[in-house]
Amino acid sequence: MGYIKDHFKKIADIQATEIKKIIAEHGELSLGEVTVAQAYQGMRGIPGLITETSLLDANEGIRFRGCSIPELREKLPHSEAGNEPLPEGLFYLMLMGELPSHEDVEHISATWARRSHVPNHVFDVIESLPVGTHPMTQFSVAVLALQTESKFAKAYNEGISKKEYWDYTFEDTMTLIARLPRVAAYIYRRKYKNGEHIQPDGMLDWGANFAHMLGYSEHGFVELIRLYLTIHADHEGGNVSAHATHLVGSALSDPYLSFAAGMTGLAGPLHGLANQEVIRWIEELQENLGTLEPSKEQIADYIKKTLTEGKVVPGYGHAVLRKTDPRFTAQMEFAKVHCPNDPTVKTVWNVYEVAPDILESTGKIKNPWPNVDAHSGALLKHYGLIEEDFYTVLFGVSRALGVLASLCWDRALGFAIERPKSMTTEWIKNYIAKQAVQ
Ligand code: CMX
Repeated sequence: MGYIKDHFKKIADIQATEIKKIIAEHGELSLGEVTVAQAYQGMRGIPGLITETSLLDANEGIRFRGCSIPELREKLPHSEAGNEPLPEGLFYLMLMGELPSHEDVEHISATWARRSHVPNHVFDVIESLPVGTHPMTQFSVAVLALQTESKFAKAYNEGISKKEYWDYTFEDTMTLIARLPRVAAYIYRRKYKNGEHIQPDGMLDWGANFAHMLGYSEHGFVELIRLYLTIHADHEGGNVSAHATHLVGSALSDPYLSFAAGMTGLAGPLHGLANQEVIRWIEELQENLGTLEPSKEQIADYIKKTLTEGKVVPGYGHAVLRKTDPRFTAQMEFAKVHCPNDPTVKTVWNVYEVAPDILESTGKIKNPWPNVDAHSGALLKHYGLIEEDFYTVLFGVSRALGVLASLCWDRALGFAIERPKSMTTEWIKNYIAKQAVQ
């Protein structure tokens, strides 16, 4: 793996020493209180995790090692013919905490291309599932099937020192990321293209090769995939896919097992599956009204109908964000350049004009603004990738970059097995009673 791994180890050792000092000197410092409501309502806002790769601000959105999405688009290396960042560069940034050079990005691209061979038994496992199986189920199963390749599991089984955990985690991370596009594209071509598979092209960058294996070579689509794989990669540590990967990894389950846990979480409709739900919701809206470009009034009525039926408006709301998601804005900017007249894209923009006021008026939805999932489907559809139940797999391939970079840090910093305290409602009632007496 060469200089990138050595460089990571050097940076991680410095950080580990700093953390030891922080814990020794400030270990007793309180980071905040936990309320009864937080314990019952999804632990929202409880500061209890360390994730080095990115940090989310409720109003500003995500920053990857200090870089906002517009900064990523400006500063990360891109391909010769393109303007969008290469996701390999974001991986480097999240791992090292510093911007990569073109050579760093090329080195990672070449490493992933070299390691991308997927063993046959993984395809056999996919083939053993009914072809109609949801692509996220096929993807999660395939990640588990890849686990036979885990260097971490093998080394642990043979007996290694704690000091070596990071090394095997790093190796597994690089191999797993290298193989995911091939696995995802295989699932896509199996389910939607009569099993007519496309062999990888080792000369292409990670994103372009993925687009190629999916069967889309148009320049705009390749650029979209690079952008998509970059902006979906990480959203600090508390979201379901990141937290699940981190939690399972804390038991020293290897990166394959940990990432599979993250993917089964991403497959939930309140998390990553929302990208599928958004496009279904828009298509239903278009179908019900018999027009590809419903008016804002018609959209407003449809949103109200959705709410009256007790359903969520997919693509809107967020557990942390309180403004328009900059990942939505980045996609909107992309669409303004590449496909401003696409009817579904225009409908996404019209929903954006009317939905926030209506959601706000309910008085209970804390964030009436769009999240990343509100826009992505319309862009994919524009380029012909219309099979919406595959969309979350694309999200998953991207999410690997963030959660696996984080896992490398978890092991390099020697983080402990995660084990927060839970209570029963009986315990809460007794606690409340005791407080009342005091
Ligand atoms: N449509 C309708 N109701 C919504 C809503 C939406 N888009 N967003 C929140 N609400 C409702 C919640 O369901 C909750 O209702 P109850 O009190 O009846 O349970 C109430 O408003 C308060 O919720 P909140 O505190 O504003 O939001 P949460 O932190 O609980 O949930 C999220 C956040 C994302 C799950 C929620 O906004 C949602 O369901 N959005 C739609 C699904 C979606 O787009 N998910 C993708 C998120 C991004 C990602 O992870 O990929």
